[in-house]
Amino acid sequence: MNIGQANMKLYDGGRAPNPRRVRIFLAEKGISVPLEPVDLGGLQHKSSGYTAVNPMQRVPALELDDGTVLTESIAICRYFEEVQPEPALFGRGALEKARIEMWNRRMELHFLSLVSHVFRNSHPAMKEMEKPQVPEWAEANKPRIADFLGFLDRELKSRPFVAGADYSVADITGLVAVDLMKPAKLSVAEELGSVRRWHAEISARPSAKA
Ligand SMILES: N[C@@H](CCC(=O)N[C@@H](CS)C(=O)NCC(=O)O)C(=O)O
Repeated sequence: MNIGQANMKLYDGGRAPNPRRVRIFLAEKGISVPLEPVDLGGLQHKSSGYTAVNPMQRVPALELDDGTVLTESIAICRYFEEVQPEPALFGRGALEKARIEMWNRRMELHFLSLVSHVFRNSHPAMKEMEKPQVPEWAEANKPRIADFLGFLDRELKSRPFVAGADYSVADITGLVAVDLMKPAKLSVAEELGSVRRWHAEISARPSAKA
């Protein structure tokens, strides 16, 4: 799909969860954007070149034809939603849009961020990026993640997707959070059948490979 931005590029971070959110979103929309890889392991995002793109030294970042740079995964996704509204991943109408916003925030603030704290504060590969690593903070987040997943499991008993009958950006945030659990050495408990069913379904979508 051509969205009228010939030189647009997306600064990407490989397996990192936030750039992946944007890649999955684009795959669902059928939009292709040239990727500019940023080597997080090699701390390329701290280089002066990338700092000039995003002074916050984080990925993803989207650069438009006129040099405008957008950061924050959800802001980037919202840009694409406006440029190409279908399929609607932020919902339609006042109530659905608000519900998806509510769920996306819940998935970010009470799930993805917490898994990220565990990963960043416990994994040896994150030593250079998370300074100082605080193992106690990793431990403190584990029961909170388990509580949230229990809550999510009860919610998902009555509907196929996180925010309702349709797949949305809240599912994308949830997918990358569950997938980040593996390197964080966490797992979804066996008895959380609804979370497991939901995760299996959204993982089977072609976009999940993005
Ligand atoms: N709130 C930002 C978070 C961006 C972010 O933290 N990205 C991670 C990769 S998933 C990163 O660039 N980390 C580099 C670092 O921590 O030094 C978003 O939603 O895009």
